[in-house]
This record gives sequence, structure tokens and C-alpha cells, in this order.
Amino acid sequence: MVVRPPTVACATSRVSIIGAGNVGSTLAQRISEKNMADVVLLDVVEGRPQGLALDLMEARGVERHDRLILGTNDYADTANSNIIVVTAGLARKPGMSREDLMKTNGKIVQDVVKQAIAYSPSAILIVVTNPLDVMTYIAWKASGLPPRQVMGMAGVLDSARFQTFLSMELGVSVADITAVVLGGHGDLMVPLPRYTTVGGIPITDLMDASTIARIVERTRNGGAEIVELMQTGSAYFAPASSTSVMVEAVLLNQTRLLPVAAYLEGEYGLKDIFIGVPSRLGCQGVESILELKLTDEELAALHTSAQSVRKNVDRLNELLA
Ligand code: TXD
Repeated sequence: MVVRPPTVACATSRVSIIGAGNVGSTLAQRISEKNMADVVLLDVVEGRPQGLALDLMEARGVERHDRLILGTNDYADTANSNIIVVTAGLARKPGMSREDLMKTNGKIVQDVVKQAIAYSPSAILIVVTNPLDVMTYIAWKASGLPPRQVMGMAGVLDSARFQTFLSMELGVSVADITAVVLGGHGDLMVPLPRYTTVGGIPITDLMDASTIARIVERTRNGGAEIVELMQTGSAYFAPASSTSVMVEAVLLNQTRLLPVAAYLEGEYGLKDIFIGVPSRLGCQGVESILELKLTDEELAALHTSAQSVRKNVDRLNELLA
């Protein structure tokens, strides 16, 4: 039998990941090994994305999938992507202030989004770079996309961490735990114990307030706890898994309800800001936002979180002007 290459190219979904670091390369592995889409891995460092892509390609026969993984430094290779994920950026170095980091990553995110969107003008944009809620806003502005096509990844990770710690405490499978976390990423998050359930039962009926407070605190510091242990480097397995769930929801039009940094236009009394809220994700991006009934205290915590994000967005706009 003579095996000939196909004469008609078949359309396959394509996800471009900008930034082939720890999160970007792990995400490329998740997407390709789950057979979700072909992946383009782009980085500013020459050779790195090409090497990683070749390594991932060489695993295909073992992992039994047929997705292509291309490593590149050229945005032309990302053309016609369904989804663009931005993980490009720097981690904070010794002597660098949070503000310096915000400015550096702000410039990087602006630049990479402009270049990527020029080749994929109708893509869905998922931002991962920190500080997350601020970078998502900057990315949206740079993209010129309708806001529902832009979202940031944080809430899926924060609630995964919350679920993990609850499962460890209660000795119940994580599969039976649903956690709800609102607000900005990191110190700013607003976990909602009233809406967090184990087999449908709110955790407020299963645990005392001080145990919940301890687990909430560990969730808030989830990223920092890993940095402390690793010393050099930060979390990337759970961040990549969390991003891959969002990619899958959009690519497969799953209409999943996931907590993502979404653009608010009056929901929760907030406007012109990206912040973590339960959102329905489908092929058009953030298709709608679920407005939960919050207590005065919960709403106040969300507004405090939003004020901090807004202050940083304003400051970054000044720094970039
Ligand atoms: O919950 C969340 N949103 C997060 C966010 C969870 C984990 C990580 N979080 C943030 O994602 C983290 O603070 C960083 O801002 C990004 C990426 O994290 P990662 O751990 O992957 O960082 P790396 O390994 O340093 O990778 C960053 C890559 C690296 O390969 C750089 O060469 C590349 O980004 N980079 C660029 N690529 C393209 N173009 C430009 N300009 C560029 N600058 C840096």
C-alpha cells in the first residue's frame, strides 16, 4: 500500500500559547495529550519553544495522539488561532518591587497581545500572567476585542486549591466538592463558604468557623506556600490544568460555569473591571455572568478586592503612558 499525504487539509482547532515557560509548556502538553487542538508554542527566547515542541511531538506515539505542536518565535505561525493564551512575563526578581513587575509584565502583555491578535483577529483570549486581574484588563485594551472574548485564569485555580484543602481535611473525594471563589487573585480572593458544598451540603454545616477560616487562609496563600517550598520558581501544574479546563470549555462549547476574571458591566455593582465571577464559558467566550446573592459582608469584600484591582490598573496606565 502506498501511503499518500492527504490532498485536502482538514481544519483542526488551534491554540496558541504565548510564553513557553513552565505554565505554557505544561499547558501545551495537557491540550495536545487530551487531543483538544493543535498547539503553537511561542516564546521570545530562540530555540526554547522549538525544543519543547519537538519533545512533545516525540511523545505522540507513546501518548497516542495526533495533535501537532509547533514551537516558534514568529507570530505568523500563530495565524488563525481559535484561542490565544498569554503566559508570557517575568517572575519577580530580588530587588524588584511589585510595581516594577507590574510595569514590565504590562509592557510584555500589551506587546504580545497586539502581535498575536493581528494574526488571529477573532480569537478568544485567555490571560494567565500576573498580576492577573490587572493584566487581563491591559490585554483586553490592547486586543480591541469585545470584552466577552477576553478572560483571565485565577478562579479555577483558587477554587481547585480550596477544594483540595477541604478534601484533605474532610477525607472526602475532591470530586464531590464544589468550591466558589470570587474576586481578584491571591490575597484579594473572596472564598464563599456558604456556596461551597460537599456532596451538595454547604461546608458551613460540616465544619466549624475556625476550621473554615484556616482553610480559607491556606487557599489565599496557595501560590506563596509553593514558592516558599520551591524557593526558585512557582506553581505550574495546577495553573496549567486550570487553564486547560477553560480552553476545553471554549473549544468544545461546553457552556460550563467556571469562575474566571470576566469584564463586569454593572454586575455585583461593578463596572469596567475584570474580576473573578462565576461565568458561563462557551465558544463565544464569557457568554454570561452569574450574579450570586451575596450578604453585605461578602459584597463588601468583593468591592474591596475590586478597588485594589482598579487602583493597580490606573497606576499601570500611568506607568505605561
Ligand atoms: O493563577 C494564575 N493566573 C497564575 C499566574 C498561576 C501561575 C503562574 N502565574 C503567572 O503566569 C506567573 O506569575 C507569570 O506571570 C506567568 C507565567 O508563569 P510561568 O511559571 O510559566 O513563568 P516562566 O516559566 O518564567 O515563563 C514565562 C515565559 C518565559 O519562557 C519567557 O521567556 C517568556 O514567558 N516571555 C516572553 N514570551 C514572548 N514574548 C515576550 N515578550 C516574553 N517575555 C517573556
